[in-house]
Amino acid sequence: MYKERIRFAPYLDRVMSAEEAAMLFTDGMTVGASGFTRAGDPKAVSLAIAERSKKEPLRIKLWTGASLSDEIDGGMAEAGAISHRMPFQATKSMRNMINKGEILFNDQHLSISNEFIRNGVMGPIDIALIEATSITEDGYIIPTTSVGNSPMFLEQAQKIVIELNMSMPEALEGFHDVYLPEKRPGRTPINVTTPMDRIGTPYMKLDPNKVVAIVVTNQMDVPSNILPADEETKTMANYIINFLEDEVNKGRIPNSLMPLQSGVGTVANAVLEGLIDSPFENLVVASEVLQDAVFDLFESGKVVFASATSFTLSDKWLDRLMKNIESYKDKVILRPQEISNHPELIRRMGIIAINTALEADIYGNVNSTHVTGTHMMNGIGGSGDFARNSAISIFVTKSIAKDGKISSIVPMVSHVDHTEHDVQVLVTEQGLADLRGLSPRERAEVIIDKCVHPMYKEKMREYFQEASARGGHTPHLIEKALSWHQKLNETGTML
Ligand code: 0RQ
Repeated sequence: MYKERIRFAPYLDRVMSAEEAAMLFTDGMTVGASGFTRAGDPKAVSLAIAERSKKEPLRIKLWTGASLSDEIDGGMAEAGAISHRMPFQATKSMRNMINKGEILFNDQHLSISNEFIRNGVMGPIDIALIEATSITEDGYIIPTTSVGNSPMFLEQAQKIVIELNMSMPEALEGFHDVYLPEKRPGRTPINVTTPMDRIGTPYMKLDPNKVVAIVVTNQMDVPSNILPADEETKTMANYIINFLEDEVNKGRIPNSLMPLQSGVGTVANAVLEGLIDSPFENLVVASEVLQDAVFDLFESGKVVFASATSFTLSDKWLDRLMKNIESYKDKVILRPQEISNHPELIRRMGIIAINTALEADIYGNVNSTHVTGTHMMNGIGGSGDFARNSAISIFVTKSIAKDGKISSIVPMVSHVDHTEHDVQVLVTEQGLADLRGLSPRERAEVIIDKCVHPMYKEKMREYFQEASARGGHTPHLIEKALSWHQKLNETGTML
């Protein structure tokens, strides 16, 4: 069966087991692997590398598109197989090792990795380890459920190991649009003006002489574990719908809105799902990840087209989509993340970006990554690519976390991913703060009024009044600005 999917005969004698392929990796190597938010990750060789590193010194620098599944990122981390990780992860055990300093993590804007790799900023890639649906007559790769950084890894790596995944439907061929910008200087404009535009190839090019192993696998992606919408996320979705309706009524955007981006995770998915009950029609999505909500919106007829760099789906949708993939062929494009997240295209298309904050402060600065300023959660991912360049940049967060022990709105964020300049609208289940055009003092008034939980409102007003009395363009009590976090660390609650 697999021979039919390898349409380039010279590869046939390079087929081997995952264990044999794992022997090609040596201690200290840099590996560029496919995979973006657990979609399209190499499933067999990575685990075989993990097994080897339990028995012998073998630690690699692992670069990917974004997070791999818990089984792979977690399995490799726990086996001690990873010394460095870039640019995004979302696995508990890996996160713990990063926070202990045992894995050195480079948290990077997801659109930028390719530029660094192209320019050799981070050093060479020894092996590209890439999952494939099929191999073309020229030896090129048809990707699986994500594109990510794989085209660049293939271009730059000295050797290539391919995992041919037989569980991926062959009909995935034709979904991808692979295009890489030229090296600078002299780069030409990226000719995408709508999410529907195709400018590249349906395959990822490579030099067949670099291919040293092909491993045949048969395991579908691990489904995501996002939680269903709850009352609070539904409330946030309603605030956003009302806000967007108002933008439509004021003639700023059409009733089909602008292309939509939504971040990873439970909150972002639930908020997008809320659009099912909205008055908007003919929506298009230009995101990096397509979560369940996008396919619910397709089914309800609200969304007519979506482009991204990966599918990241729960049980509910993964199986269903793979069985009916053909029916989405004219509705979905998967691109390299350098393109899905490209600032040039985000600004040109006027994307409405909805991303999630861990915490935000009274002036609108957002922390999406560091718990109490020090401990990495997942990474900035693509949120910065979109927030900085979008037409409307919305951040959502529940106003409290951990049963109210934490206020997600704080006097000063303990780490900044998105500055006040990149955060236009802040939404909690308490309300929506439209920060556009406001000065810092005005922003603080509206954020305290609309977004802070009643448990913390009075305390926050006191902070702001005392700080304002002391003066400044962005008033703060420097000695108290992080006192809420300090209290949390010392007593387990900000209350
Ligand atoms: O803890 O896991 O122990 O229950 O953080 O929070 O509310 O479930 O939200 O799943 O949507 O994740 C920002 C992490 C939110 C995610 C973040 C605790 C809370 C819970 C998760 P538990 P929720 P979500 C494009 C966009 C950055 C990357 C990005 C993220 C856990 O959205 O990683 O946006 N974003 N990429 O209890 C301490 C606080 C907290 C807190 C919540 N203030 N302090 N803990 N929590 N607020 C996609 C890609 O880039 C690939």
